[in-house]
Amino acid sequence: MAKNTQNLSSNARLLKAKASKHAIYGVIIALLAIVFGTVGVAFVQSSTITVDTLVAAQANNMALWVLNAMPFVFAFWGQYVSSLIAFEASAMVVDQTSDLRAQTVALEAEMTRHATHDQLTGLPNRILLKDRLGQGILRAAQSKTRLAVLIMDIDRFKEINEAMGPYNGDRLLKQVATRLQSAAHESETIARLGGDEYAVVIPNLAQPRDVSQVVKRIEKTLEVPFMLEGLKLDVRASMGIAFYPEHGTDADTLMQRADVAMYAAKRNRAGFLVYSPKYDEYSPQRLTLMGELRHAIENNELILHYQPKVDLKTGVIDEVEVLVRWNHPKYDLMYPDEFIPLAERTGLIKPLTMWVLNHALSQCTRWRNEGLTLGVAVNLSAQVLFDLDLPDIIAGALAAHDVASERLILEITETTIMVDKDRALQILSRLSDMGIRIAIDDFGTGYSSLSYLSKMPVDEIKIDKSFVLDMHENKSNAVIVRATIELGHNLGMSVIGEGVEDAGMLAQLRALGCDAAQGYYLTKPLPSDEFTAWLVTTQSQGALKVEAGKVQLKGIPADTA
Ligand code: G
Ligand code: G
Ligand code: MN
Repeated sequence: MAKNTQNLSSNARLLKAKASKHAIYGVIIALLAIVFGTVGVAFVQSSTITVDTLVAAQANNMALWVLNAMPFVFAFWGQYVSSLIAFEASAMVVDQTSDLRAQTVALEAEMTRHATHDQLTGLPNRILLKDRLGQGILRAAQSKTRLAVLIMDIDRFKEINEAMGPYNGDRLLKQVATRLQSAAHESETIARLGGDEYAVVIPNLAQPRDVSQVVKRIEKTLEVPFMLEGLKLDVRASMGIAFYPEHGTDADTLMQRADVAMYAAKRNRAGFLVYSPKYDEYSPQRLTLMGELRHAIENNELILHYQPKVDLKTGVIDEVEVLVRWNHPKYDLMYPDEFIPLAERTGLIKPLTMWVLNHALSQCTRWRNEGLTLGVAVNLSAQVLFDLDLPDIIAGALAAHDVASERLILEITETTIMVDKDRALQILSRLSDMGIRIAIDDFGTGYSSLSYLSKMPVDEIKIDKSFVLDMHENKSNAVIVRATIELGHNLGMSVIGEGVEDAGMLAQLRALGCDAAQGYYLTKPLPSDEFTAWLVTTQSQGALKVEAGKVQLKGIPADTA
């Protein structure tokens, strides 16, 4: 800015100097004309050139008088013109400077607009929204009022964008912005957060439920089909809402929770949902984890741990439970409680279970080749159990790995069976007919009626570890364990106690007539190689016997009364 002005004024000075120079030339030419003129006139009048004849020429010739005036004319004119040029130039400088200044101001305004507004729709962007939200929170805190953040995401926008092309996608985003703007009240800030996500900050809500009026307004404005390339497009959106002060007292928390509610609304096709902690599993971080899990299954990031079950009458270990873990590249080893529920909700549980089943069966074959006869118990979720193709898929897997069906046990929780008893019966019967054994997992935690159990082709009941773990202290749990063992036996099933952590628990279960035990007392679940190493060390310590592929825990038969 300052540099430009300087440049322009020095240019004006240059112009002025140029004009002055030409005026000086004029003066010199005029002076020369006087000299030559006077000499000429003197020569013509008296044929000689002396001081007298020159003075006489000057005194008598009127043309020379005019000529004499010329240097003054040139000097004056030169001064005049150069001043004029200088004046014009500085006027130009002033003009251009103010032009430049106006341009700079516009440019700066444009830059702040870029930083605070979305270019496509002209709406405030995430940065400005957060700023306004922060101010809104301060005002709400002062006036002790309620404020809502609403985050809206267009349903199936990706599909629309792919089908109609990004140009039309952009047009739709603009049209949505326009409609939102017209639907909003003056006090509400509308923003585009990026992609197909918009946000509205709604101040001064008397009650949380007043927000539904805003939601209705938005839904109404989207109801009219959008026109794109002559096509009528029905556009729906999912909305998530978080309130100040109920769900957060700072902008980041409120935005994050509104986002979580929005994802939950999308998953549940609920239209809109107000945040609740129970939706946290829908948070984008969790969804990222889902994407990573898909990748993990394909890239063998999952690993299997094996935990033995011991027969309490013979000491024989001929079965291991298969428990999946996720060797996540960023986090520590992840346990199934962290990702199985997610896999169940996204349909990933099926490929995951297939991965587990195939790897467990191939491990089973490997052990057999090493001379160890071990069956594998695989856990099944409801979604997998109720798949009518399951028996065929399992038959295929058994054949592919050349494993006898008696070597496979399927662990299914009580609650899973209760989801659909008839269908469970149908599928479990087919599996059982194939020779596969069925175990009821976590027995006692499902509060289910026992009568249905007798109809199911169940081979084994696994008493939940919560009962076994505090049998010592908790008399009623001891009663439950005893009753379960009796019930199981009456129904012709074998009963296994989980969560056996010490010799005392093992002895107590055996005394109660329990058929088998599983727990840390034997070993924690271990990777296959560590499991084999455990067998070798335990055997070298004299606690195990491995003969003709049969693994036997010593001491158990001897203690049996
Ligand atoms: O050791 P642990 O934290 O692994 O097991 C926790 C729970 O995860 C257990 O109740 C078990 O039933 C479940 N689980 C472990 N592996 C699998 C699996 O491969 N599929 C399913 N559906 N559940 C599993
Ligand atoms: O529900 P299911 O039976 O599939 O779960 C087995 C779970 O129990 C696994 O998470 C396993 O790590 C855990 N587990 C196995 N043995 C013991 C034990 O002795 N004590 C405790 N607390 N947990 C155990
Ligand atoms: Mn289990």
